[in-house]
Amino acid sequence: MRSIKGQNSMSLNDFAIIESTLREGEQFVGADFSTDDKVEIAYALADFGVEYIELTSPCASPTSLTDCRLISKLDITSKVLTHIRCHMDDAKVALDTGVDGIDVVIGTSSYLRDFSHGKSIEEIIDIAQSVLTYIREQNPSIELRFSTEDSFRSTEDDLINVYQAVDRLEVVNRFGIADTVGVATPHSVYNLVSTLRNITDADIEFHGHNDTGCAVANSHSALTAGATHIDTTVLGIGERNGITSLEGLIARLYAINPDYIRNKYNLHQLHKLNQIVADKVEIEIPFNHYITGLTAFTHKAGIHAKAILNNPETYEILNPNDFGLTRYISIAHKLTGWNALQDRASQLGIKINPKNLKAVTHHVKAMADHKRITLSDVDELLHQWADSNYNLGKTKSGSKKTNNTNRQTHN
Ligand code: HCA
Ligand code: CU
Repeated sequence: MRSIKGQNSMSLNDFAIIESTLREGEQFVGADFSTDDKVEIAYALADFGVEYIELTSPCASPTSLTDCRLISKLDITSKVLTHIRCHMDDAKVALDTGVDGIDVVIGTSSYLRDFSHGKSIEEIIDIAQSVLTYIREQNPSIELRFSTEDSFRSTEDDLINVYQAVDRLEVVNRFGIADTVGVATPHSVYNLVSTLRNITDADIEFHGHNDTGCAVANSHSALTAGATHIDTTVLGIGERNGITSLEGLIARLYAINPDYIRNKYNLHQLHKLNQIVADKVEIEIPFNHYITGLTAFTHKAGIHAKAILNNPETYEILNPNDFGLTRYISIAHKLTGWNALQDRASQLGIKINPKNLKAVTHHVKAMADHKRITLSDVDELLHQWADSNYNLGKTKSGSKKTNNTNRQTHN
């Protein structure tokens, strides 16, 4: 029944992304996607090359149902999934949408059993058996996933009971583990995925929230323990502060095997994809976001700038060119260095002799100690200290230094 077997520790070099911007991402407070928005995002995700696109439950609203049908019919390479509660009514509607796969979820922690759906573990197993078997009977080829919500606040015994009971049915392709509240650590994720890996040879999906900042690291840890699928959203949007961001996961895995990631995904599309989603949910791409944030490839201190100019790998684990982006060396500040100013002078087509280069560097630093300076301030100084100006200055006033000191007084 299973189309894909688990990959064990091969996962880092053989995994799939379940991109949930159109499901978990729709649960972000700023998201209110129209049908056109969803179609545009689905195309952009497919252009980037994600393996799966997960959609909001067709039971959520009338348009969620029609959008599910519509997006399932798009001519895209990504498989389309929808996400439902472990409920027969939801299963019937989902089966009728034409999706490639159905992600079924039910809460197993005492919080959700007592305060959400109110079912015992035995009842959960019963309902999972009937819903999952029904889906499989109705559609032998649909990709079927079963996940426990709030896995990390469920007891291990309960989880094992539920997963084993479902595994015995041999109807699901994939099991999911969800860190619903962002409580997990790389260590606890590794342990739980390893436990599940020993129970089943089905694929394993990890879904991790970022409340405590571990989502990317947890996803990486899941892969090292044998998970095969990771849930992401663009910019990490989702409930509260969201889940593993697509960009964070890509950055993490690129750092391990750049060639694999370069070949697997259309990395040049990432920034455009981020901008599309950021615009629709009315946020800026955070300045420090992985890969696409404004400062992701900006270098500042003189020592860094010097080394970067000699060899970018000294301070970059990610090559901006692979993402269609460029690095930026910030030079207008007190931490600047003469190597960076030399480079800027070359960009401007200016020649400055070594002695003056050191002198103008001192001048920039001294000036920046007193006020906020800009690149045009630096450019102006470089022009003033250029060899040709230097000669001119000499004939006029006899000394460039005098010229420069005068300027400093003006400032
Ligand atoms: C939700 C909860 C969920 C489900 C994850 C999953 C979570 O339905 O909003 O199906 O794997 O974080 O537990 O997103
Ligand atoms: Cu979630």
